[in-house]
Amino acid sequence: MQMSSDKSSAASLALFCKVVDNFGDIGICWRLARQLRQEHGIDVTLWVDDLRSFQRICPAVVLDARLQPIDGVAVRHWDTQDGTYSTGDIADIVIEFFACDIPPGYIDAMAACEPRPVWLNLEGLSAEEWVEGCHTLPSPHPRLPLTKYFFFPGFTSKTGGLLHESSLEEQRERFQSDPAAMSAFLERLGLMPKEIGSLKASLFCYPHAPVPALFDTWRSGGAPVTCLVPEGVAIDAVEDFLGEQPVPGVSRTRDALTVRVLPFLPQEDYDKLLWACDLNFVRGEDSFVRAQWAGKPFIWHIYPQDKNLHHKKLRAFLQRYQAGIGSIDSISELSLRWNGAWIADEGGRESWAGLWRTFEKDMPGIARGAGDWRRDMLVHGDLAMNLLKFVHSIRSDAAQKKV
Ligand code: TRH
Repeated sequence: MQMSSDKSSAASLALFCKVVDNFGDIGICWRLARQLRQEHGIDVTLWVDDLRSFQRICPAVVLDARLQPIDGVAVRHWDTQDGTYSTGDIADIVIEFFACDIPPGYIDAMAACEPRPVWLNLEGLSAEEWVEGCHTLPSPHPRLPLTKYFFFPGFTSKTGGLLHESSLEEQRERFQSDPAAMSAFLERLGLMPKEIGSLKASLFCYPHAPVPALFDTWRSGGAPVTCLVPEGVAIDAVEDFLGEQPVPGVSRTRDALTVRVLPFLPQEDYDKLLWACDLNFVRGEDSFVRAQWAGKPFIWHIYPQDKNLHHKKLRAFLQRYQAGIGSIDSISELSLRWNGAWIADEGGRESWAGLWRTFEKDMPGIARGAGDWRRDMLVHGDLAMNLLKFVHSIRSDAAQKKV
């Protein structure tokens, strides 16, 4: 979208990211920051409190730099809540990711700006229906003349949509239609020709996933399976299978299953891994969305919440997804079981082996449906674009009120 250069178009943006745990918080913020810079020409500052986690997904990050340019984004180490700021320090758009507390001095300076910056709280992704009612709701500051707006990613046109770079489809298609490029990529990760020719599954999950049950099923299944596990994932189950420490490069075959440990990949390479595999186990939020763009069957391990609140969230997604890909129910069954959300009275197949056999048979149909789902999702526009459109509307309203 080309923004007009009137008073309602914004040139600078500050994105505040607190890493709660793992890699999803910075994974999402980094993607958004880069896209806003590269596709929309916005002057982006990414404030992040944990450079070490950031470095795992983006090796260019220097750990002891307070300010560093990476891919055109100014990356600032957010190491204090103290400090005073002047209005000149404040961006036109201020985004806090997941309601992280931005420095009080920064907020005071925001209130002194004229016009005031547009302030958004970028929320977590959920397929639940309530999201549509909360998306873009304003929340006035209790003390200062500022309003913060909730911005929700989501799966419908009444939400902010999903992160998706404009060149992603082309890159994925180019890669997936070039078997030599895919093989070269997998060889670079250490795979042997036999592994490249087998059914390849990437595995990214939380430690409580029933990985041993899955491994047992694959071991005794008919067709060879190669499971690719980035370092640090499902450590106990992988170590049990390997009989040694799961460090990158280690692999072992038992019966029909080979498990191979990969290094933790830079974010772009992780996308390629999802594109190159026949099946992806993903988790959290960002890898979950990337698996949807990969167009391959995937199983989601949802981030756990107290009182199993995440099971409701999981079912809300599965209901939409299953309908979107053409009502293939083995994906829901396997997903529920993978997440410990399976209720026996719901019927279905009893054993992991039976469930896997059905799922394996359904995989080509799921992959076809995944293409339909991807097209349906892209109709809503991507999150970065939707966010800028919303900002533009807020700034236009404010400018009109001034006239
Ligand atoms: O790592 P996650 O579990 O992250 C999050 C956080 O826990 C967060 O607090 C919570 O809000 C959220 O889940 C729901 O899973 P996620 O979201 O999939 O993020 C992983 C990121 O790491 C993603 O950007 C992909 C990237 N990644 C790589 O770059 N290389 C790899 O090898 C792997 C396995 C992942």
